Amino acid sequence: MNEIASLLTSVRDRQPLIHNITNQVVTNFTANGLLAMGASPVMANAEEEAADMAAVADALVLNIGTLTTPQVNAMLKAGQAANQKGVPVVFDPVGVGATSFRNMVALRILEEIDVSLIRGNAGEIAFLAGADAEMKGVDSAFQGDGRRIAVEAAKQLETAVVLTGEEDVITDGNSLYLCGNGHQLQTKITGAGCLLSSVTAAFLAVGGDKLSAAAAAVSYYGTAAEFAASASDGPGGFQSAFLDALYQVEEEGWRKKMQLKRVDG
Ligand code: ATP
Ligand code: TZP
Ligand code: MG
Ligand code: MG
Repeated sequence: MNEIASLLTSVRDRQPLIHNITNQVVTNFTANGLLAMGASPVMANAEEEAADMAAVADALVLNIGTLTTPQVNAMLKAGQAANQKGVPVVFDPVGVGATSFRNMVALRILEEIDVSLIRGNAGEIAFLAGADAEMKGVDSAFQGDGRRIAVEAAKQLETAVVLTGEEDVITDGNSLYLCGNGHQLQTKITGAGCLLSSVTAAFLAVGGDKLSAAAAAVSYYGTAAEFAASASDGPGGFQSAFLDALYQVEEEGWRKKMQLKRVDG
């Protein structure tokens, strides 16, 4: 697990440029979180410039949290430009399963763009795997077997999948990592999932093996949440302590807290 921890130093050394086309709820938090961890955020939503920005980025994040039709057009153009340049694309299917517009856009993105990794909660991943998805707006109400659903989705969609919750599952449909890091307070602030998708993009931008890079992102992020929770009394303090922890967590402290297990298929 030492190589995994060293990816954090690579992110901080290289400060990858992460182009986010994301929702209006989490835009500011996402930019601050990426800066705190040592990456470089940019938000560019306009159809007229999305492709140009994606082409020079080190990774692209497509997040469908507050979709509009012009934003969908921008996402498709950015995704195509990223694919042409070999820039990794992370897809966060926020709230898929909740409305037919979201469902249609998510399926279109997956059809037209070569997505490197999908990061979602259990309900979102269940929907994409064709299972009974239970969503309460953008939050998961899914109660089934997350490990099975994540593997199923990765196999069907032929991409890496990160399914988050109390236990996080990181899989390419064959091998999987299970991660126990994290804290319940993450479910009490908005954008904890969205920011993780962007943090994962930063690790993919510098990492060789996609699955290890994604596992590193999830464990680093959960460890930061654990440090932050121990320094705060509720969601307000936690949100700012979390940004501080993303900044402060170092390889050595993280290694001691890492709860990551690899299971080979
Ligand atoms: P939702 O909208 O259902 O809250 P989300 O997209 O915000 O989903 P989560 O599944 O909440 O994403 O995951 C975001 C982060 O919160 C991940 O790092 C995950 O490990 C952590 N997390 C979520 N639930 C818990 C929990 N019960 N205990 C510990 N960590 C959790
Ligand atoms: N509504 C549309 S997008 C969004 C809300 C509340 C943010 C969701 O963030 P996350 O990371 O999935 O909790
Ligand atoms: Mg959440
Ligand atoms: Mg989410």
